[in-house]
Amino acid sequence: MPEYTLFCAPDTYAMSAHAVLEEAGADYAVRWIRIFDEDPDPDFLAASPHCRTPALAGPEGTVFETGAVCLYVAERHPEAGLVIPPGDPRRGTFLQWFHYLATTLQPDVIIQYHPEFYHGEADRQAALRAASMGRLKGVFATLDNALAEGPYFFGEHPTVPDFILGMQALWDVIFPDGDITAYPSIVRHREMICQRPAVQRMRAAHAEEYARRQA
Ligand SMILES: N[C@@H](CCC(=O)N[C@@H](CS)C(=O)NCC(=O)O)C(=O)O
Repeated sequence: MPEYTLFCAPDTYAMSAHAVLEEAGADYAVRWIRIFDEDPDPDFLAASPHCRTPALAGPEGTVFETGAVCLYVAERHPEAGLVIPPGDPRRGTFLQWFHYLATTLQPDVIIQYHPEFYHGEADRQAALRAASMGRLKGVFATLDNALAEGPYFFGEHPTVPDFILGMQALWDVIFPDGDITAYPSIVRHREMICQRPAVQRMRAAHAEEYARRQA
């Protein structure tokens, strides 16, 4: 039996966790689930109380939240070098970007997809999306600046925040006018991370599952 089971839906935040599992060389299986399902997979519900992907079942129990799953796996596989560890002078910066992606970037990304979570009326939803996009512009400018030296947050080798940002950057709709090119360092970052064999394997699996659902 594999060491981990990843509860996963195609083209979601689960891509980051999936990429980290691949990059770490972990022994895992994917359990494909459907989000917004009125009758959720009971194992998924047990692992993820809001039925959001990703969630992980591992040898020590379950973990949900993208950042937590990614960091948990990365710390259990230190040989992959996906974490800036305590004691390293770059640790504070690592924690900064890790939490920035979860608490500053992600809420506005979710608003771009699901303003209806926050307002029932269409005109209010449009206003919310527009205001949120204004905030995203500042966030992307900050990230673009952080990646100027790059290509990754910490130079030539990607760490957990790179997988969390890189997989969200695949969603053009989160950029102003759907155009990532205003942020050249994020463009380069996305290109670099998408060239990694681990990310290519993950994306192929998601594309296959996506196609299966369309058939
Ligand atoms: N904060 C959560 C958000 C995850 C999330 O919103 N996942 C989406 C897919 S991208 C989902 O499962 N949505 C279903 C729902 O909100 O019910 C995390 O980072 O894991």
